[in-house]
Amino acid sequence: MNERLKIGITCYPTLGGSGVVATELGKLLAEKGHEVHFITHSMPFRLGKFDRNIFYHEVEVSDYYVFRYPPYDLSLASKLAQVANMEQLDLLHVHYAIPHAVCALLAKQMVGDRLKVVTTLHGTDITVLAQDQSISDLIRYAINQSDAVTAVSADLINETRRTLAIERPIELTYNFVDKRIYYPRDVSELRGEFVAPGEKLLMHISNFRPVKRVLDVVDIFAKVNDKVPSRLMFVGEGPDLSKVIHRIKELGLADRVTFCGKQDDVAQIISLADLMLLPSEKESFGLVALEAMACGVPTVGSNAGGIPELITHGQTGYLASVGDTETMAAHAIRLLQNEALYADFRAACIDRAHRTFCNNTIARQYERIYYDVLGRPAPETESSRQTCLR
Ligand code: GMT
Repeated sequence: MNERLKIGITCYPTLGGSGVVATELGKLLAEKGHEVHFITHSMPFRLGKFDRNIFYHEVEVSDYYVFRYPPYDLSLASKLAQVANMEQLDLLHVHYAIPHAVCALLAKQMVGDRLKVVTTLHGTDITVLAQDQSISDLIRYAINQSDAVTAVSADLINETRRTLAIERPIELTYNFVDKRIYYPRDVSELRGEFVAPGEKLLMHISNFRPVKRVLDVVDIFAKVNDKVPSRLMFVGEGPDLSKVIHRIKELGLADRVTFCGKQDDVAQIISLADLMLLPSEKESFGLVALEAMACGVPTVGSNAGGIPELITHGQTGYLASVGDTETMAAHAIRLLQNEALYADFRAACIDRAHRTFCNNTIARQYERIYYDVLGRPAPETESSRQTCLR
């Protein structure tokens, strides 16, 4: 085992890909023998079973009556410093610049320079929040003052440099999948409950925010269903859900669409699908497309942000310009109508996901960053030689 590190992790624990990535990374680091302390406002939703290397510290916010807005950020900073002192943490790895990186820097001021801060940028902290001039200086400050900064795609690194005129090094650390969880599952029996023989199942998983362009999903599905008898399954909930329901009724497609709401066992559900749809306006990475890829399900979507770094157009999916649902539907139809082509895509998906986005490889990259900021040599061990190739 590597020299055991004591790592504090802060993320948005109850929603979004960044919370999933932070939680899965923490679990993996704990599995490698490190001591991991989650410091968040709620229990991370994918934390799962008890592990003796994982600890959870809840941030409680004061609701003292003089506060018009309960000061969550100060409570978090204070808790980070408290846990760092109490548990002698080596570093804080915070996911998302606002407010987590800022809070971690405040905690570092309180604890002393021995506590290192690693910040991972996930996307909307730059592509949405950093556009707002009222907080862009604060985000720039947090990025510049962190001991190390990582981002989940090359596109996000470029966007960060462009938007905030950042010159410091930012390391590319792609999101990852655990192939023990994300692999093509045998779900033939369950699939029969959703699709008739000969039909295809298209799927979309998101938080239904405007950036996901969920009405494009409906549009693509309607076009595909005209040529290839299909069903559509939505997983997740969010602000644009009612628009989707309305549009589906308008198109008379209600009996072909299933809404599953929020679900935990995403790997099982994805395995039901023939195609994942991800036509987002912005997407710094697109974790769901990676999860689908690992389960052997190609994605058709937009070429926004970091999606092309993940989906190889013409090999593991098809991409088109944002809003071009005509082309996306044409790609989907071609793929679903050609069994041999589909089999090639499926094999390429599994191979690429498990090889390029292997959890062990990415966790080792994070470990190396941790040892670097602590000024300690990264030990060469059995686990660091572990290969992801099958
Ligand atoms: O996409 C979201 O709505 C949630 C957001 C988040 O903060 O969790 O996702 C961002 O981080 C994910 C994990 O790194 C990425 O896979 C998503 O692409 C990114 N979302 C956007 O850039 C819109």
